[in-house]
Amino acid sequence: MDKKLITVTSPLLPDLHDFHKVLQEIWDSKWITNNGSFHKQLEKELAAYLKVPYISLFTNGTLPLITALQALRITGEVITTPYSFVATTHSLWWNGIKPVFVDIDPTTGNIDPDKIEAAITSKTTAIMPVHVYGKPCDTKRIEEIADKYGLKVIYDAAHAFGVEVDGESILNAGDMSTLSFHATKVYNSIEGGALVMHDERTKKRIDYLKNFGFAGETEVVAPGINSKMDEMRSAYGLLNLKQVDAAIEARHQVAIKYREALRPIEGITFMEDMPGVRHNYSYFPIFIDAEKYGMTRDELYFKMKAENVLSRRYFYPLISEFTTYRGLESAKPENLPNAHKMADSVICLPMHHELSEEDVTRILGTIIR
Ligand code: T4K
Repeated sequence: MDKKLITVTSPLLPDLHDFHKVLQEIWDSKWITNNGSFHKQLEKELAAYLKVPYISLFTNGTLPLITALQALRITGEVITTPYSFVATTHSLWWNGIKPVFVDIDPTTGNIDPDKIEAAITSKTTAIMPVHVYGKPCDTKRIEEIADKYGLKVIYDAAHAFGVEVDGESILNAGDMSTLSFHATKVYNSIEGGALVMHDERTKKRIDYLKNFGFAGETEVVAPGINSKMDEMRSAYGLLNLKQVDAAIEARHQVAIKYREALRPIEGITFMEDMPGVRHNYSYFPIFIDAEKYGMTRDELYFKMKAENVLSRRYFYPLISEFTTYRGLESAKPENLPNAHKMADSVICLPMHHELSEEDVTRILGTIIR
C-alpha cells in the first residue's frame, strides 16, 4: 500500500462550523465585497497583530507589488534578487521596468547589500529586496544605500508574516512592504495579500488604486486596478488570525526536530535562527553538497517523491534563468554565483502546522541513511 502523501505545505484552515457562522452573517447582510465590515475589521486586526501603522488588503500577493510600484511612480531600472518566486520580477515587467539582478548573500539567501551599489545606474529608481523564507534582509544597509542614491525601497515580504527584529515588525522597513496570504503561506485567506505603508495619505492612495482609482462615486483620481479582498476571504482571514500563533509554534517545533536530526549529517546544511528575530518558520530549506552527501540534490528530491514525500526546490530555477529575463546583462550566471549555488542545492522540506511526529520521522528517514 502507498504511504500517506506528505506535501511541502498544508493550508491553515479555520474551523468549518465557525466559518459557516460568519458566512451566515455575510448572507444576511448581503454585503459581499467592496470594503465591507469584515474587510475593515481584518485590516484593523492585522495592523495590530503585525505591529504596522497602516495596511491595505489585496486579492493576492502579486497585485500589491504591482500597485506599490505604480503608487511610488517607479520607472527605469529596479535592483532586485533572482532568488525568489517569479511574481517579484514579474511585477516590474508589468510596469515596464527593467529588473537588474544582484547576487545574494550565501548565508541568508537575501540580496547582498555589498553588491547593490555596483548595479546602480542613472536609470535606477528603486530596490526591491525579498525577505526570502521569511529571513530578514539587512534593512539598515539597504536603507543607507537607498538614502545615499535617493532610491525607493519596496520589500517583497510575501514570506515574512509576523517576522520581527528586536520586537519591531520587519514590515516597517523601506517605503512599503507587501504580503501574500496565499493558501501555501503561514497565514492565508485562501488567496489574498496586503500592502503595508507608513502614513494615512499613502494608504488612501493605495485604497484608490486597488479600486480602479475611484475616490468617490463619480471621481476617478488615478488609473487604478481591481484588487479588493471580498467579505468571504476577509472573514476567513479573521478566523485564521486567531490560530496563526499556534501554527507558527507548531512549525517551530518541526524546525527544532529537523535541525537536531540533520546537524550530524555530512553534506547537508540548513539555516539557523537569527539572534533577536521572531521567525515564522515559513519554509525549511536544506542545502545538499552532493560530493559529501553522496547523492545529488535532484536524486534526493526524486527519491523523496518516490516515497510520497513532496518537498519543493524553491527557488530553482532562478528567475534570471526564465526566458523572459535570461537575455538581460544582469542575468548572466557569472554575475550570480551565490544564487546559482543556492538554487542548485536547495530542497525545501515539508513544513506546516499539521506535521505529526510520525510524519517528521518519515521525512527524515528519506534523507538520513
Ligand atoms: N513574492 C514571493 C516571494 C512569493 O513567494 C509569492 C508567492 C508571491 C510574491 C506572490 O504571492 P501570490 O500572488 O501567490 O499571493 C506557490 C504559491 O502559489 C505562491 O503563492 C508562492 N509564492 C510560491 C512560493 O508557492 P506553487 O506552484 O509551488 O504551489 P502549489 O500549488 O504547487 O502548492 C504547493 C503544495 O502546497 C502542494 O503540493 C500541496 C499544498 N497545497 C497547495 C494548495 C494551493 C495544499 O495543500 N492546498 C492548496 O490549496 O506556488
